[in-house]
Amino acid sequence: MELIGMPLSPFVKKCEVILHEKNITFHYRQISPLIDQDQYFEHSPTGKMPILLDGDFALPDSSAIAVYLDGIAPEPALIPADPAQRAWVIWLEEYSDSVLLPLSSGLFFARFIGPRLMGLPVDEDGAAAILDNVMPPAFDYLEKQLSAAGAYLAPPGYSLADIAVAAQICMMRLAGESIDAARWPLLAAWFERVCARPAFQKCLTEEARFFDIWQNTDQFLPVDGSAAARQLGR
Ligand SMILES: N[C@@H](CCC(=O)N[C@@H](CS)C(=O)NCC(=O)O)C(=O)O
Repeated sequence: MELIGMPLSPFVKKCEVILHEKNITFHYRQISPLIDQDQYFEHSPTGKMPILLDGDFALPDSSAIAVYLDGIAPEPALIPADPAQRAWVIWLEEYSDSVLLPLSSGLFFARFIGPRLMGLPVDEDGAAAILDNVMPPAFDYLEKQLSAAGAYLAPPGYSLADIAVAAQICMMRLAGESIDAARWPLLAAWFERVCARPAFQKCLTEEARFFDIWQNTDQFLPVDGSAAARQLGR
């Protein structure tokens, strides 16, 4: 099996964690947005990562990949069988992918992607707006989920919901922010608990290694930053 994607992406990390949780051996084809797009446009009309290759089967989209992996490697189950529990896990994954994404990738764009890949200035006003307006209601909601569900976000236990949400918060942390434990104590403790899992530890080691190369070498830099910006439509 092969995973194509950038180790900093929360969607790629979601799949990477699942592969490790299920002890599936895979080859990791690490790429960067803006310079390696042919590699994923070949397999997806959206041109977005991740892509999973399993023999001749090329599957885009982290949510579809999560369903596939849970089907072919049922242990440990990361999507519950009970209909209500299953639906709730899928809802929290969707909440993470749509509501937390502007928080994590918005911060990372303002502080890293824009300056590093597109020649834009660091956008601290943009980051402050995200921290003031997007983070508090999202973290309040997650805190409420944990106060109802316990150690993990959704019953019956650790699931795709935890993986998807934690993967987004990893990117927020990479952008220099942490969870305020005085304001969101359950969420802060949950994040530590999830990140301590061996599957997450493997991904975080890889994240740090890749981030170092991405920041300090030109290996993943687009040749022309302004052309790259036009490609992203910014
Ligand atoms: N719904 C998709 C979203 C994937 C996505 O947005 N990937 C971003 C990286 S975090 C991407 O490929 N961006 C590159 C681009 O837009 O050119 C999934 O779950 O896989």
